[in-house]
Amino acid sequence: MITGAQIVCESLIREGVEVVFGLTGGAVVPMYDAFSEYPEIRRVLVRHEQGAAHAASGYARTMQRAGVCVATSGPGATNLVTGIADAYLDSTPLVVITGQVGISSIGKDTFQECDITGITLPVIKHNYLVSDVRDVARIMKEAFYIAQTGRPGPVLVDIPRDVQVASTEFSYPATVNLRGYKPSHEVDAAHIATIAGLLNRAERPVVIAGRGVIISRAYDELSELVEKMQAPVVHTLLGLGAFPPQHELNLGMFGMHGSGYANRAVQNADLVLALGTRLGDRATMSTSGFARNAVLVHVDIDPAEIAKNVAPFASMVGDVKGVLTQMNPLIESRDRSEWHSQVNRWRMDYPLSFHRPGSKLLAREVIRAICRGADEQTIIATGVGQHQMFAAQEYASPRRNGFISSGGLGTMGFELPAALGAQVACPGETVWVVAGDGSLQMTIQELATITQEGLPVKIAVLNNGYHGMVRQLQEVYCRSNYVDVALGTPDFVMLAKAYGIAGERVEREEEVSLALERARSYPGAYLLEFAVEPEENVLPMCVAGASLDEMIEAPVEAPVGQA
Ligand SMILES: Cc1ncc(C[n+]2csc(CCOP(=O)(O)OP(=O)(O)O)c2C)c(N)n1
Repeated sequence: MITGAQIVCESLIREGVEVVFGLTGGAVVPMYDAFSEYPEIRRVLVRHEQGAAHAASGYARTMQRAGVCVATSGPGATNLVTGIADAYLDSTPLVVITGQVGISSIGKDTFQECDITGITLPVIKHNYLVSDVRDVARIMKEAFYIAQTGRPGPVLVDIPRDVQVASTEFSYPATVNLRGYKPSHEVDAAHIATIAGLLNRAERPVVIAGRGVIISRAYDELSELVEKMQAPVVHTLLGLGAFPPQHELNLGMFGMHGSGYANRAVQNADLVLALGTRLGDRATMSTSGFARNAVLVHVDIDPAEIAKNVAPFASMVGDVKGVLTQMNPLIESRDRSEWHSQVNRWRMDYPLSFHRPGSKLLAREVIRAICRGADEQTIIATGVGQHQMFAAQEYASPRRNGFISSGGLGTMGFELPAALGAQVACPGETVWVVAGDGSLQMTIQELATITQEGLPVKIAVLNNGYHGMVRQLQEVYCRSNYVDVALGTPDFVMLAKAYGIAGERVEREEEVSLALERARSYPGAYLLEFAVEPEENVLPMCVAGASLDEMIEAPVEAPVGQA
């Protein structure tokens, strides 16, 4: 006979879990008591539960298996909600364990009671409120299964305190059989052949790599496909890392802040093959104008995504790797040099260029230097804002799956805890945090966790003194009427020092590369605060309602005046 809390620990071990990110509280005291008996499960004590969820996400995305986080009932659980929603929108597998008040106290507004299963319902793949200790093992097994199969996502297991302390016999189920959840999809061979025929006939094909390529680890299959087709590859924000940036067919990111050449390729293609992407609005912009000259073929594991945003000409529900494994033998190697030359002309004519409104250091310069210095052992985690888009545009890490960013929810404050989780997953690699001065301050308390865990994370804060992305929107849409975007920032180097982290401030272009090198070679965590141009814009930019080929590419001169 063992307790519910011990069953959770035994289940984690059977699922191969090595680390849990969490923060304690009254409703998880029995849980933490049990954790202490299982030293093989590393506990990372974060300073805010949002940090636990993002750290588990950073770990999960890097390890490509479920990350685990733990919080107490009430405020502990509600603090997780942003991280859960973030993981849900970005298809990140999480198993979230929360404590709950005792079963007989539920519904009485008991101290720190809150209905976390109700609250998270719209932003979670599945959740459970456990009412009987005999269900704990089965539910844990199901939680990991649901989180990690099909389209991955977060699953929450809410465990009342009395269930944690009650005892029962333990046996862990070998299999899962859920009547309503059968995530495998057989792909019909005849259908594959029809789609291969479309691909073979295309003159100007483009392949969109979404995060589904990374989740299904279809790297080699994607390379084989596009090399045979001689098709350029564009990425969604979360697809970055699916295809080597140095490859001549790689056009980087397309979309709202995609490059002029990537967006032109999509808009002039006669066939677009979208792999493992939900074709979200930041990627497609105006859906009626999206890829307007192309036959759209959409492959995704989630049937709900097909035709949700853009109606495809043909579609296939399935895992990208499985689909490409079947389809690649049917793809003809073709010479598409004319299309190639056209794409390369766009590359030459519309390069990613600097917007220099003043004489100060540019965020793009710093981020370009970080990205170009990335090797196979470098992971880049970003916050949300201009710095994120610069990093996405400049991303050049040869590491597969080396870009970690909050896409769907666009969660400022994601970067530091996500990087912390990635560094726990990959202790031997260099993890760079590309942070905004606004974004970093949303979860800056996790510097304490980084110090406590001795994690050698490298932090670059692009300090432009603004909520820069919103300032840019106000410049474009509101006649530069800047409202509540100026930040009276702290001294980040002193802040880092207060948390026990070394750092320095960099103001001049000629200091950048040596400072980056000092950070890289420093044995522990290191923070670089870059004092960058306050009013640098991220270009290209597609304004609301526009199509991908209607970009602002030159510096913004006249306000567009569209809301
Ligand atoms: C939690 C959260 N609150 C608000 C926003 C809206 N928002 C998007 S970008 C941004 C500004 C980001 O500023 P900063 O981190 O300094 O980065 P910069 O754009 O200057 O590079 C804001 C406020 C958001 N994405 N997330």
